[in-house]
Amino acid sequence: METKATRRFRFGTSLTSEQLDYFHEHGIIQFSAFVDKATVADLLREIRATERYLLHKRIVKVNGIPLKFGQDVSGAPFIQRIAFASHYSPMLREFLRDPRLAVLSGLLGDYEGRIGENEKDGLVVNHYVNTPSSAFRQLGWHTDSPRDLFLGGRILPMLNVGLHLDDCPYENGGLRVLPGTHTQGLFRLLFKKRYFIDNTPDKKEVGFDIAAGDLTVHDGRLWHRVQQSPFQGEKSRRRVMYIPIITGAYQPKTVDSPTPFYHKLGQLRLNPSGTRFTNP
Ligand SMILES: O=C(O)CCC(=O)C(=O)O
Ligand SMILES: [Fe+2]
Repeated sequence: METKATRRFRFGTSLTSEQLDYFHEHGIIQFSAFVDKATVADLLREIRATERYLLHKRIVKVNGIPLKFGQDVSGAPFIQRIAFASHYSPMLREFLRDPRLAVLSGLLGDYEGRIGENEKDGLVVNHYVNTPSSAFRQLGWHTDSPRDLFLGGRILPMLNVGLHLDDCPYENGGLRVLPGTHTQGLFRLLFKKRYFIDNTPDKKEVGFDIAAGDLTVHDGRLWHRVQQSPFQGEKSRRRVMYIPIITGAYQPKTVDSPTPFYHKLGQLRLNPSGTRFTNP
């Protein structure tokens, strides 16, 4: 792969052998226009409604997972990471039932995958923007897998499916990955980089030209990060929904679920200056 991935696929009704080979080699695949622009607009409207509801109800944590608050370009409070978003929206819940998402679990090979609506962090909505009081502009290097270890389990195959809701050309930052690292051993998975703390670009990293409506699927073991946008304000806005496709025993979260350790780490990491963002 080059510095900027140029290969994009079209999603049909099933995965082609070319798509499967590409994914197995690189640990990530991009599908252009998985949903059309009207659907993107509908999803964004629904996410805003969900966000307003959560703010109004002063909900700060869902099933043990803290929501991440910041201030938008206008200065208004907003939520920069929503967990279990579909629990508050019939439309988002319906979206998770799209049979095409189930087809993607074919990327797991012999493993039986399922949409993790009630597990891990559920349907996640990330909202990045550069403003002086934004709490979320970038995300350091990590894989999505050791969360299983923190949760007391072993690492099982999983996919993270990202539905991108803003255009994000390579030059605007966004997702960066180290292709092929999904097949590394456990040692590299744990120690290749310092989890979430390291934001340094890697000479082998690859980025993407993303259009709103595109879908990326990455293997949970792939090293990846989010590069901060060089722009400020509106032009830096990047919203993406993540749907986990998981394997193994069903482990639903409930209101009584404890906050996992890595989320406490996350709080420290995202506010290195010691700035505290008060939950509305
Ligand atoms: O925002 C993204 O594209 C990546 C987010 C991510 O890696 C995560 O939430 O684990
Ligand atoms: Fe991730």
